[in-house]
Formats: sequence, C-alpha cells, structure tokens
Amino acid sequence: MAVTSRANSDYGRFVDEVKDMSLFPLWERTGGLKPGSSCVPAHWSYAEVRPQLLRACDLISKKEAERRVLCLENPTLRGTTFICDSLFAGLQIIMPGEIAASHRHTPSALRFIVEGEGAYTAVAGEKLPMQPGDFVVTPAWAWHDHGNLGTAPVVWLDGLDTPFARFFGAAFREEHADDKQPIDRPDGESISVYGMNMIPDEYQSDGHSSPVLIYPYDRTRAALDSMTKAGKPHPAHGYRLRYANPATGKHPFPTMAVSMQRLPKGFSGKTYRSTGSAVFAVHRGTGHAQIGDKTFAIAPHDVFVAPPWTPYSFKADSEIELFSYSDRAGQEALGYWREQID
Ligand code: GTQ
Ligand code: FE2
Repeated sequence: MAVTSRANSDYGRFVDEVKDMSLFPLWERTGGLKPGSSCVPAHWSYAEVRPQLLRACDLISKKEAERRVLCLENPTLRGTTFICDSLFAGLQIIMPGEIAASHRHTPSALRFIVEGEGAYTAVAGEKLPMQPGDFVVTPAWAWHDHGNLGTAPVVWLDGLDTPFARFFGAAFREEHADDKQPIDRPDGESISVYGMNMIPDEYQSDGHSSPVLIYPYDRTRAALDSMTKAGKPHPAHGYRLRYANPATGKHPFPTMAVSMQRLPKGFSGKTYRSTGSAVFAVHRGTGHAQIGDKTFAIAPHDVFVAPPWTPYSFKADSEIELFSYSDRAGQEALGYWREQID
C-alpha cells in the first residue's frame, strides 16, 4: 500500500510526524540490499585522450597545475573525479624538466607507467626511476614528488583510494615545505632489500602498505613468461599475477589489490564477476572487453572500469597484458568480498 493512500489516516500522520523528527520507518523502505551500484562500465581510448594531455601541457604550466592530471570520471559520477564508487583514476603527464611538488595525503596511491622514459617519483626519502609497465607504491601519508629528467613527455596512470578516505571523513593532505623532499636512501633501495625473498630481521610490518615501493615491469614480464610456460591459463583471467606485499603475502595496499594478467593470442575468456570495482589499463595487445551490456575494443594504454557485480569477459586478438587495481583488499579486510565465475 502506497503511503499517499494513507494521507489522511492516523498512519499517514504518524509517518509525517516521525519524519519531521529525523526518524524513518524501515518498513517503508523499498528496494533493500542488493549487490552492484549505479556506476556504469566505461572505457577511455588512449588514442583519444593522449592529444588532450598534450594540449593540457600547452594550456597549463606545471606551476599552475600542481599535478597535470585528467581524471577518468565515471559518467554517473560527474563532479566527483572518481572512476567508480571506491576508486580514483587519472592520467598524469609531466614534460621534460618539470617537477611536481612534494606533498602527502591519507589516501594511498599507485602509479602505472604508460609511456616515456626518464621520470622518477620520490617516495618516503627514496628516488624511484620509472619505466613503462612499472608499478609504483605510494603508501598513505608518505611524502611524494615527481620529476622528468628525460627528453620526452612521460605519462602514467594514477590510482588512488580517495573515496575510502572521503567516506570515513579522513581525507587529510599536507604540502611539503620544499618542492623536493630530501632523499636519504639510495635509489631503488626498497626493492634491493625487501624484494629479494628476504626481510630485514628487525622489520615490523604495520600490515598496511608494501615495503617494496616499485615493482619493475622486467620482473613482472619474466614471472608471466615462466607462468605461461608452466601451466594452463585460468578460464576467465588468463595468466594473472597479483602484486604482493612480501612481508605479509597480502596486497600492497590496505585498500587496493593490484594485478597484471596475460591473455594469450586467441584467448576467449569465461564471464566473471565480483563485488570488487576494478580499473584496467592495457599494457600491450588488442582485443575486446565485454563488461555488462557494453563491448569495448581495447588497444594499448586504454583504460576501462568494471563496476561491482557486473559480469565481464575478455577476448584477445593478439597477446594482451592488462594491469589492474581494485578495491578487493578493502573488501576482503571487511569480509564483503565475493566472486562468481560462469
Ligand atoms: O601525483 O600525487 O592523479 O596526489 C591525484 C592525486 C595524482 C599525485 C593524482 C595526487 C596525485
Ligand atoms: Fe599525491
């Protein structure tokens, strides 16, 4: 029975009265709990976005733009900067000689290098030179600044868990007193100490972010090569490796899970869905991604998003490598994570 038909009844007056007291009768709520969100599948073609990044370089100086980033905004989330309910994604461009000043924030961040040589990120006192295909960790509240010491533009994908911090009302941010933070560790020290299947004896993990701050592509590729030789592909994911925090075996962030997967040429994957929202960046290859009722032709450096509980599958015309990050770590920690394969 609709509430309106009770307008002049005792019940109708009751409902109006309690609503004026900021009380809502739960039994009046329609819909209830169900998985998924209003977020939609979306795809950004790098061939279309790249010219706009270069245009931004002509129009906006590095001084004006603290970070020269085009946010990939879900069409249902206009004005939020977010690619889905739980994640941020942006393409950042930095020209030769430019620096992006040091700051820190409570959201955790990752970079996935898309194109260009000679850029670095400095994180927590360590300078991390970056190559295409590398995955870089910026833990919550770690100082970070970027620079391009090369001769060509450098573009990377920024992935952040900003919506988590916003949700909890815990989104703090601070500028460093200097544009560049002091470097007090040797270049790439984190991987040469923590990335060797050994951990310093006295190291105490807080269980949050990985002590390894860079996962270089040459290692990822070598691991995928070995995995490809060793066994059969997963029916939905192909050959997929998850980046691990070596101190815990779990994810590199408290909120985000991060992976690289290889789909062999001709691969036609099963349909899969999970409660996770996932952002994908094509590192190599061409094919198609079917996400919900949308089919996207995918090419190198394209980015696309799969909303929660939306079925998706992949087809590979040539061998594909897909980088991805999702809110899986956060969902697992909270006991929400579920998945389903066709
Ligand atoms: O490079 O530090 O795309 O703080 C969004 C927020 C990049 C960064 C983004 C950030 C950064
Ligand atoms: Fe930042």
